[in-house]
Amino acid sequence: MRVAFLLLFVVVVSAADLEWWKTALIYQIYPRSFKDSNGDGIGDLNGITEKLPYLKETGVDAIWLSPIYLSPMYDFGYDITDYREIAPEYGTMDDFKRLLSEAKKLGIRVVLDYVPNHTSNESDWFIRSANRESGYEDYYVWTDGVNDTATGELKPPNNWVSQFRKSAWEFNSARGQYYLHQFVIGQPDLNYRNDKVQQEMKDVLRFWLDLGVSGFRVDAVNRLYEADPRNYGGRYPDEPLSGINGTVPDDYEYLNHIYTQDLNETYDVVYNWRDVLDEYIAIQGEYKIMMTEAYTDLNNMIRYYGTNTRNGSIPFNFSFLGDINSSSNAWDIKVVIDKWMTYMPNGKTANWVNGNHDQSRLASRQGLERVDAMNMLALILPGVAITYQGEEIGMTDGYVSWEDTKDPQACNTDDNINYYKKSRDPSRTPYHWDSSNNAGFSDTTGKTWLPVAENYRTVNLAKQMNDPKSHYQFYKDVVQVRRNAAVREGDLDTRALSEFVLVVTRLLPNYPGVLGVVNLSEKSQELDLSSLQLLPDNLKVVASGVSCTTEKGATMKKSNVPISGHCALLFESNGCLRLQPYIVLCIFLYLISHLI
Ligand SMILES: *[C@@H]1O[C@H](CO)[C@@H](O)[C@H](O)[C@H]1NC(C)=O
Ligand SMILES: *[C@@H]1O[C@H](CO)[C@@H](O)[C@H](O)[C@H]1NC(C)=O
Ligand SMILES: *[C@@H]1O[C@H](CO)[C@@H](O)[C@H](O)[C@H]1NC(C)=O
Ligand SMILES: *[C@@H]1O[C@H](CO)[C@@H](O)[C@H](O)[C@H]1NC(C)=O
Ligand SMILES: *[C@@H]1O[C@H](CO)[C@@H](O)[C@H](O)[C@H]1NC(C)=O
Ligand SMILES: *[C@@H]1O[C@H](CO)[C@@H](O)[C@H](O)[C@H]1NC(C)=O
Ligand SMILES: *[C@@H]1O[C@H](CO)[C@@H](O)[C@H](O)[C@H]1NC(C)=O
Ligand SMILES: CC(=O)N[C@H]1CO[C@H](CO)[C@@H](O)[C@@H]1O
Ligand SMILES: CC(=O)N[C@H]1CO[C@H](CO)[C@@H](O)[C@@H]1O
Ligand SMILES: [Ca+2]
Ligand SMILES: [Ca+2]
Repeated sequence: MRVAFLLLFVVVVSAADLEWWKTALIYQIYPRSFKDSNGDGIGDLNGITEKLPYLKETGVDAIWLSPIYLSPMYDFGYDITDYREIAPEYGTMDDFKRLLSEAKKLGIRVVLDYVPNHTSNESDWFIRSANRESGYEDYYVWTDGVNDTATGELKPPNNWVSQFRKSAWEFNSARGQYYLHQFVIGQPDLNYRNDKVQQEMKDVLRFWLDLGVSGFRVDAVNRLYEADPRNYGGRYPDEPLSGINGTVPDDYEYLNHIYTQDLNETYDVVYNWRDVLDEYIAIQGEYKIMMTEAYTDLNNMIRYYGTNTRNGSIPFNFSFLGDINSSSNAWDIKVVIDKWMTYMPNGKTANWVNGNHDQSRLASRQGLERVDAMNMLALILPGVAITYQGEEIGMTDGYVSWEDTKDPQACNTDDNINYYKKSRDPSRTPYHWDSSNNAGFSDTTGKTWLPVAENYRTVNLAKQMNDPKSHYQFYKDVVQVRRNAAVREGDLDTRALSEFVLVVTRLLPNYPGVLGVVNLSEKSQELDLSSLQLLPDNLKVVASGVSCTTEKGATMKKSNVPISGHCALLFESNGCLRLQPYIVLCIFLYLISHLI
């Protein structure tokens, strides 16, 4: 009997380790701006370790760290010199191992950023390749320039433009050829048509998996391949013009990127990486997550999920970023949610992303009054939820002057008036821990790497922790409810009851249902939810946003739900679906879910 119980226990535990990712709440940390432990004005690994208890208390399942590797920081870590070394300004390998083991103790998994499209131009591979060292000649995308017959000058091989403006080709005098960089000059693109490169990059995955990380977020994956010159008479073909009004040849948007994005070869590489990760599921008894970043259209996005014969990844859905704004109404938001759920292949895992280090912060982009609503939606929809650091407290973009600007995407505009339209620095300013000097981010007496946003005295974590009516408390309450079986496994129903009212229900037989209601306008109203037939009659408020007048703990009938302007309310049903045959189990589970 005891053995049987033990066996059952083992089965339950290992099932949890294999399923954890399907409903994971993943918190994105931008290490440079999270917490500085040694007063140099730059966030670091020990700073993250110090704050792990906070993340535990908040209820996150995993942290995803933006790149922590050795890098000259032309693109703040997305230009990697050595995939197996830690940037000294962030700490040492021992610091990383300590972070990992402390996180493990707290039950927080660690996911790393994997940047496969390019290395830094300071990488050993690149230097060897530039020198045509045997074995390394074809590690990067090299080609000859063209002679301008009019001027006699050597020009880049074609019209391709970098994401960060200007030619995507840079001449290397050691080699006498141009190399491709889809991002900054210091980020030469690796050549995925070289099997050795493919092998090297798999070994990088193994290196970190051996240390015990729980998976990877894959950067810029749709840029892995460019058109094969063998199919175009030995040349890289020019890209056609996009025809977008107001763009100039130096702008990325000037071209239609048919030869540098979303090539069909990309997907097999992703499936091959997935196979490497799958090897470790058996070895380490834990599922290893892979999430791919690709700003691309639906059809391409879906292919990342895998095929009938190959396992794939979870493609990041940026539709909350790209397709919803501060004037989107309830209908618009419903359409965006339903679109993803409709096209996602059956049995796959969805994901919801409200922000990252490349975009204006949620509170600035969507408006402060929508922070609770958008956080709640990401947390109660099916699948993986990603929170970018600061979203849980409604941090807004910081002001960064031209003089203080660090982002290459902004510096490359060469425009001290309009640079801010391109700058990603405002969403990278340091985290607001409290109202002390530098928002508690750093005790440096000099400058922090980016200035702290001015509103930190009013918007900070310490203040919100002490305030029962705050974005943070609401977020935390919703995270608690996220653990309910109905949110993990229940059916999804989204309804726009009017232009301004969005209702999301998650219902699972024999368990309390969960209902999120959002009022996007500023006026209050009473709502009749009787049309939601499956929803039990009695509702209890389990999380109440900062604009709500109905408080946590209030109970009401579904026929009469008061909801004030800009309010996001989360309910649990007092009672289960299909009561009769399961009433005992249901009440038991309900009590359990409320007692622990
Ligand atoms: C370009 O001109 C240089 C010298 O003028 C010459 O050596 C080279 O072969 C030319 N390259 C091509 C591709 O015509
Ligand atoms: C790398 O590129 C940067 C420009 O982004 C340049 O300043 C630097 O000298 C290059 N370093 C090497 C080793 O080529
Ligand atoms: C492009 O912009 C110019 C100036 O802003 C405007 O006159 C023209 O109508 C626009 N063309 C199109 C096709 O939108
Ligand atoms: C890429 O793959 C898609 C889907 O399999 C196919 O329809 C398309 O023709 C392929 N494109 C090229 C250029 O081979
Ligand atoms: C896909 O991954 C699962 C584990 O999550 C494994 O059982 C299965 O064999 C894999 N399928 C393929 C085709 O590799
Ligand atoms: C905001 O998003 C809605 C759809 O959600 C769209 O109709 C509208 O044009 C967008 N507004 C702006 C300013 O982008
Ligand atoms: C939403 O809030 C607005 C503004 O306060 C109010 O006019 C409207 O009646 C509310 N809607 C509902 C359904 O409560
Ligand atoms: C969201 C994200 O990770 N964006 C990154 C995409 O890749 C480029 C180049 O590596 C980075 O600059 C972005 O920050
Ligand atoms: C399927 C889907 O929603 N794709 C969206 C992903 O994000 C990009 C950029 O934000 C949107 O343009 C796509 O529509
Ligand atoms: Ca530091
Ligand atoms: Ca590439």
